[in-house]
Amino acid sequence: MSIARRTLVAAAAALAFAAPLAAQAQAQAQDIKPRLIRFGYGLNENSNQGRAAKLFAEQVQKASGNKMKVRAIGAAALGPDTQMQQALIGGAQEMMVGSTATLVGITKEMALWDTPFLFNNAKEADAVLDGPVGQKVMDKLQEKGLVGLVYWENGFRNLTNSKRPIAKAEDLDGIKLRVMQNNVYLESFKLLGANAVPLPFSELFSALETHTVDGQENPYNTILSSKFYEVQKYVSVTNHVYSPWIVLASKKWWDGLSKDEQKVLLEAARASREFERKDTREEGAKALADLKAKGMQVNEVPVAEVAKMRGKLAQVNEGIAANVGSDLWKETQGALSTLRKQ
Ligand code: TK8
Repeated sequence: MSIARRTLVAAAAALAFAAPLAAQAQAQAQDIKPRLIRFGYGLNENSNQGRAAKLFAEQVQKASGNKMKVRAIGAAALGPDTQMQQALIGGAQEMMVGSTATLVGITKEMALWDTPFLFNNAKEADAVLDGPVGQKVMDKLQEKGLVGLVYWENGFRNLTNSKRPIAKAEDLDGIKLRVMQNNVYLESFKLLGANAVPLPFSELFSALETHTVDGQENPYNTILSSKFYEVQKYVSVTNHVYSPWIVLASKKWWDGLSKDEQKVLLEAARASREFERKDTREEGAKALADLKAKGMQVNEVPVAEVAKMRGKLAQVNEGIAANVGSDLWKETQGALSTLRKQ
């Protein structure tokens, strides 16, 4: 090769290296492109979950002076809860909100929140979730590649189905009931006599519509926002469990943020929690009347029958205590009895 030709080859090689470097330097210099955060969730935009996700996005954008931009993506467009959790762990998605119940396969301590009839009211739920027990359970996520920011309210769950009013456990006999992908729910509803089938939420409406399943259980808000009244006739009031949602970040991604960025996200998450709980409770208070107006038939399960259901589920509690560890179980019971004495 001639000298001239060799020089040319070397120059071309240098250019090939230099071009991407130059592009990188330019991007850094500009640095005006906001950091994009994909925040996935399962319900519709027009739901308590959607409204709170929107508020979170607005808060982040404002507090970061437009340097961070949250794209809230609903209706499970990024996949159901379990799929998004994996995307967060792998670093392919930044944030999400979903049920704690679908996280149990990753962090077994989350099963604490599946305990039937754990909380008597929302005040107890707030105190325990936002207190040391809630934080302890949340912190367990880190070793699995997730960062828990705050709990939102999904709410007390009630039964709906297309067959008959459920006034006692025996009425569940033979009812094909969709449950979340979670063993406590599966076992609990089997114990109560239902034919329990785990399904992702994103498949639920069509499973109800096509009668693949007869019923499901969710808070009034969700029954309303997901239009389950179009495919379900009966609502039976059991309040069998309080279900939290949890706002999550990918740990892989979170660890690469500056302290300031983390602070913006945490503060926005806390603001979204206050907004979401208030909004959910306001909507929940009217939702039953709205469901009636949509043509659903509502029945209260008598207190004595609820107590019988509770009795049948006692063995579930033992399993949960063993799974989450007896220290955590006892600490939770202790926190609740302190609250109940106040
Ligand atoms: C939404 C779900 C939903 C939950 C369920 O993605 O699956 O029934 O109650 O809120 O997490």
